[in-house]
Amino acid sequence: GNFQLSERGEVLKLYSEGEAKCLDCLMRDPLRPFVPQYHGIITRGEQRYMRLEDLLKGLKRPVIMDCKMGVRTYQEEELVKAQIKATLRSDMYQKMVKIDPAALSEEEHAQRGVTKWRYLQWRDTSTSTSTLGFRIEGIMKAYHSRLVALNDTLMNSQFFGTHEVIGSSLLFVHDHSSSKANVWMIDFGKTTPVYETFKLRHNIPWTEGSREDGYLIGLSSLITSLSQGISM
Ligand code: 4IP
Ligand code: MN
Repeated sequence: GNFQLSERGEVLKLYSEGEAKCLDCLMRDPLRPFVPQYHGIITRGEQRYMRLEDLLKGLKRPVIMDCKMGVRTYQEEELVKAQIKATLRSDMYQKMVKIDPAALSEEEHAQRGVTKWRYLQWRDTSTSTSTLGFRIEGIMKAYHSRLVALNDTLMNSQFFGTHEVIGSSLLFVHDHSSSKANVWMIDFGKTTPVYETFKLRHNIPWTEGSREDGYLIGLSSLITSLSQGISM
């Protein structure tokens, strides 16, 4: 898979240039206390990995929840690729057929394939992603004050103001034995910088070309949902 455990209680995640750049920036940003600590690159055999803090270290019975943030989970280039030269994915077609065959057009059934953009957009619109700006990929157990603190820190972060954050998650970690709980921002593989003069607001809907991700729409839905008690 994409991960390995190292001897020093670190997690090794398969290297990607974009994500490593994000992690480098984040170590010098006010968001640093909200992300796994990054210790640089290591080579194991043929593969390069990023050395990341193990967020579950020391926890005996951890319960985790992964919330994928934002009103879309595909990058704008995915839409452009689908329009210019459509590569059909039969694995993604199969996943759609299993869940909702009626969502597919006659043409898509005949091709037995869909573009990655089509699949990801269907996932976004058939879950709370496009309406609430987040979806739960793991399980529920969460911490209001940490989310409010994160929201305030995002407002003051140079990194956040200048990056389009796509497909990133909030990881909720709760340990039954110690009653410790925390929330972390993870997964920056599809987080990309915007031009320096240009700032993203993160709290308005996306239109093509705007690069907006709706991250703060998701965070405020999440904070409201948790304070009201939500079932999903
Ligand atoms: C997955 O769909 C996720 O969207 C992955 O995104 C994406 O990886 C996969 O694309 C796609 O199949 P499901 O979760 O519905 O299975 P993420 O890594 O953000 O979870 P990418 O490559 O976009 O990171 P492929 O092309 O890797 O299969
Ligand atoms: Mn990914």
